[in-house]
Amino acid sequence: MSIEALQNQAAQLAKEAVTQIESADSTKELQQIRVQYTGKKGELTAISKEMRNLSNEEKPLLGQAISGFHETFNNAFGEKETRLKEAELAAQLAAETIDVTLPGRIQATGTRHILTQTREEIEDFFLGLGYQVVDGPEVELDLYNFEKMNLPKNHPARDMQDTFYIDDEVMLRTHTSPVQARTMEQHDFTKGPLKMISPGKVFRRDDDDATHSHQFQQIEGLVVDEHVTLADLKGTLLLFAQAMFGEQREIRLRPSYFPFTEPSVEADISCFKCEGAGCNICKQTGWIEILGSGVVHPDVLEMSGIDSKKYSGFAFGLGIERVAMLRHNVDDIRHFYQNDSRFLTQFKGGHK
Ligand code: 2U9
Repeated sequence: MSIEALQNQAAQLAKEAVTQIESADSTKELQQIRVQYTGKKGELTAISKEMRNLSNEEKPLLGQAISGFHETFNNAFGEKETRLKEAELAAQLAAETIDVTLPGRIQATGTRHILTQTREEIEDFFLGLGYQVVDGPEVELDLYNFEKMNLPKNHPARDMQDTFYIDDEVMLRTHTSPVQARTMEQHDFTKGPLKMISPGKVFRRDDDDATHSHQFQQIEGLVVDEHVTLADLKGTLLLFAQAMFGEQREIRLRPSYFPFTEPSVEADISCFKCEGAGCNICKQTGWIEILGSGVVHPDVLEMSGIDSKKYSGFAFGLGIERVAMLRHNVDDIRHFYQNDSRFLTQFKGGHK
């Protein structure tokens, strides 16, 4: 091919390239155009390959034509590339715009179960009086659940606490008293009195109804020291009643019977709804039964290795469900166990 023809071709190619560059819609398309003209198999590259067929005089002429192409191409390319990059960035920013005026998505958060909230509130009260909170096994030995609580085999009071047996000697605990027995055995009285509560699940053979469940939660308390009396128990229960049911509460003790305490008393609180006038909560009596308690039976102390001539104690037991039902006006114990969020979410944001 003649040098003139090659020069014309290069000029013609430059024109075509500029037209193509100007009509490109994206930087990607621009890159393809660059390959189309100057890539290994590009149209300009084909012209450059003619160099070897030219005379020494003609070679620089073709060199100039090729440089002219590059100059025209690069100018058009650079300008277009700048404009396309700006447009693409603007489009990307527009697509990713966050509308800060839209309402946020509300993250559903859970809440601790009302029985957990109630238990922790009771724990906090007794921690404040210097008690320790002690945990223990739910699967217990007959020895700790009954024998050491003054309920030997064939004692009639065992009937009221029939339970789920693993075998003759192993069962689901019917109260948290065995935790107290285990703690008494370990306690070193030279280091100070024993003051503890034991919260946890307990199990009984029971016919479930609005106020009974075969599994429920208890908190028992125990204080053992020299010279502990029923008066200490009464003072403690009064403070507890006022902390949980209001400063105005009074308490009333009625004689009762438990195998592990002597004397035994049931504690009532003055009704927090009617202040004694009589209402449906206190069944028109002005008083609400809240827990059982008493002075620890000397035999119970002795069976856990404590000298009952030197030491005495008081103990009490209460159902966490009962406290929560009274405080929140819950009419059926089974609501606590059914995991219905309409029930559970009513107790959001309670005791921390
Ligand atoms: C030791 C000695 C004595 C714990 C006590 C009660 C009375 C009591 C019931 C209340 C409602 C169980 O949850 S409930 O059904 N408990 O009436 N509990 S005295 O007496 C003890 C505990 C441990 C070593």
